[in-house]
Formats: sequence, C-alpha cells, structure tokens
Amino acid sequence: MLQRAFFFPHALLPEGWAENVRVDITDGIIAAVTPNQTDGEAETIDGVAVPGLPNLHSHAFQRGMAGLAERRGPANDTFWTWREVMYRFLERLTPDDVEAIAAFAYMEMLEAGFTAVGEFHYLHHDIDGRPYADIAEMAGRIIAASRDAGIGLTLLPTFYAHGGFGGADPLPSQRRFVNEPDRFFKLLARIRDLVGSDSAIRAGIAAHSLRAVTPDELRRVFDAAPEGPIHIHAAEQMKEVEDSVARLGRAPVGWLLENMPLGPRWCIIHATHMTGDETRGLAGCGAVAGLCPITEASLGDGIFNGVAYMAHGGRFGIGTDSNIQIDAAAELRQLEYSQRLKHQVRNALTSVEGESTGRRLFSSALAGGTQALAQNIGGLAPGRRANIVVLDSSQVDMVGRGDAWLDRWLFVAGKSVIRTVLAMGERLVEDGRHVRRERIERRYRNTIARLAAL
Ligand code: NGQ
Ligand code: ZN
Repeated sequence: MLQRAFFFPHALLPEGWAENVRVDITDGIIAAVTPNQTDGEAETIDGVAVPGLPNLHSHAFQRGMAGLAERRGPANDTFWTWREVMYRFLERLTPDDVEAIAAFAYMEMLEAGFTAVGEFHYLHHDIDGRPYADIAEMAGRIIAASRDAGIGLTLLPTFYAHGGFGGADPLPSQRRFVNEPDRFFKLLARIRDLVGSDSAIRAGIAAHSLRAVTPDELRRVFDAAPEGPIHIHAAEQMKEVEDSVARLGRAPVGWLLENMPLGPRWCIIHATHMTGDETRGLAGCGAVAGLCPITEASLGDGIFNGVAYMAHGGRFGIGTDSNIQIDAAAELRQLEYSQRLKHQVRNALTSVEGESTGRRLFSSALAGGTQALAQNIGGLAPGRRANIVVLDSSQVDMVGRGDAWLDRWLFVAGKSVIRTVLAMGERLVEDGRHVRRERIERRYRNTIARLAAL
C-alpha cells in the first residue's frame, strides 16, 4: 500500500471552494479530503487545486497530422476533403508510430489539464487491411501509450463496417478500420483481456456512426456490451443528416432516440445538427453530448444547439477529437464563444444571475466527461482517483479568487497557468512540463520525421 498526503492552500471540492486542504491518498485513490488543516508532514503544493478534466473523445493518431491539412485544395475544402487527407496520413502508420504519437498526445493532455481520455479507437488493422497477428495489436499500443504518459484511459474499441448509409461497401481507404461483427467481437474480447484489472484503464464500446454501421449491426454491438459506456458519432455534418433522413427516415439523433435505448451509458459525439425536438430529447434522456468545439470549428461542422440543450438540463463533456490543439481551457472557451457568436449574447451557457461562466463550464464538463468515461474520477473526494490539476495563482492574470480563478484560466490565461498535475497521486507535470517529456517528445519527433520522409 502506497500512502501519500498533499496539502493545498486552495482547492475546489464537490461542495465548493475550500482552504488549507489536506488530501490523503492510498494507492492513487483519494482516502480523505480535509479542509482547514495545517500542512503538517504533507507535501505542500502551492496554488489552486482543481480536479483533472476528462477528455471524452480522442483519435490520438490524428495528433501527428495537426496543421498538415490547412492548405487549400483544388475545390472548396470541407470536412470530407479533410477526411481524405486524414486517410492518406493514416495509410502508412505502423503500431510503433501510433504508440509514439499517442504517448505524445496523452502527455500533452496531462500538461493541458486532462487526466483521463476516451480513445475512440478504430485504426485496428495492418496497412494492407489484414488483422495483425495479435488482432488487438493497435489497441495494445494505445494502452501502452496511456501507461507511458500516465493518463487514465477509457478505451472504446470501435465497430466500423461500411462506407455510408444503407450498408454501402467500405472504401479502400477504410480497410484498416473494418470488421464484420464476429471478428469485431473477437477483437473486443482480446481488448478486454488486455485491459484486465488495471485500475487506470477500462474498456467501453463504440460504433463509429450511423454511416458506418447498419441498424442491425448497431443492435448487435449494443448487445455485446451489457454495461459500460457506449459512444457513437452523430449529426456532425449536414450531408450525414440528409443521408440519414433519406436512408433511415430520420436524422441521426432522432433515429437514435427512437430506435436505441439512449440513456446515461451513451455518449453522442458532436450532435451538432439537431432539431428542437432532438435537442430536447437528447437533453432529457440522460446521455452525454460529446462536444469537441475546437475540432468542430476546425472542420467547419457547425454550431451545437448549446443554449437550448442546457436550458433543458442536457449533459455534456468535451473532447479534443482530432487533437489539432490540446487544451482543456481552449475547448471550453471555444464552446462558450460559439454560442455567443450564434446568439449575439454574452455568458451564453449560464442561467443564474451572478453565476460564473468558467465555473459552469468546468463543472458541467467534469460531470459529463466522468459519466461518459465511467471511471472513478470527477472530483476531489474519497474513492476517486487523485487526479489533480494545480493552477499557478501567482501569475499576473490569476488575480481574484474562487470562481474568478476558473474564469481567468478558461478565458484569459489558458493552459500556461497549469503548474503541477497529479494523476493517481503521482506528480506527472511539474512547472507545466511532463516529467517524461524529453523522452516522449524525442520518440515523437523521430516518428513524424520518418513519416514525412516516406
Ligand atoms: C473520425 N473525425 O472518425 O476520425 C472522424 C472523421 C468520419 C471527426 N468526425 C471520419 N471529427 O467521421 O467519417
Ligand atoms: Zn471522432
């Protein structure tokens, strides 16, 4: 049993802000949280302690192409032309490449305020589309990368079978993703073995989208996971909504609400284009909307129905998705700003006079992300993992206290105020840098240099 104790002058607890807080940790799990203490023999960490945020949606490998799709093509560029660039990028990735890129992305997540990640994992097979000798080779590399960086992982093995609605054949460029159901279930079983009883990792399940799975296949995938999180992309692009209406008679979110038992186990990624009824339905069913504001802006997806969704009590979390920029504060800021631009108002996602927008965004994303990743995270409380982000309150932009610290972090200072990050009680980020940055970055640089030279 490994016992540790830390002392924080200020901390955000589930019941609110507290001072002089001692946190006792046993084997990475919080054993006790006691405000109004003296530091005693505990390790003092100066600054403002807040819970680490969950990053509920990542495609780690895409970090390796960040910034490489910002050049205009022959015609109008869209999500779909970006996707072609992305497919060309992943064509040549080896398991080693994926592990190196994922470790780098996960390290950056820790430096940026995320202490757990949901990896929506669909890059399963070898370059020629055949399964690796170990069918879960790539999943194993994701797990290894998460351990190397020290981030908590909810691995979401993703079922992918088709190139469009109506069970269309997959494109050649999708060969590394596809399985028929039985092979997917073999992969799933093997991944569950790999995850085993590691307390920092859990396996959920995902179906890529209503484009990539038929209704029958979706039901089979759902039946294969009697418990745990279920994630699916839905309604990110108008073309997807139109095709869904044409082929299934309903837009994706409406179809899911009508045909699947949506509820707290579900995380609907993007849900960008929804009618008023769909917005109300999704908010009311207890599922989490997995918003990825920076990627959605980068890809020109559209703007989430945030104000109405929140007014109906909808739950959301945030994801870094394409990993073009990894920064928890920037995701929340982009979400709020998208709503301000859409409605021409300020403090769009709050509802009560005097409420801090930073606090509202932070608390909502913490709760929603925790639900979507289904891990014992989400607050500084006994039984949860000791995942703690410490903000440097001495920085010039961190004047004020309490919720003002969150407003300053999210809207002004950004990730530069993150000084120390603990994951499962281990000090993984010091002075804003991951303690293993040098090695992880060196490996990543070699990988992208090799890929660029191919
Ligand atoms: C993905 N990413 O699976 O990586 C997708 C693109 C698709 C985003 N949608 C591929 N942001 O949706 O077909
Ligand atoms: Zn995605």
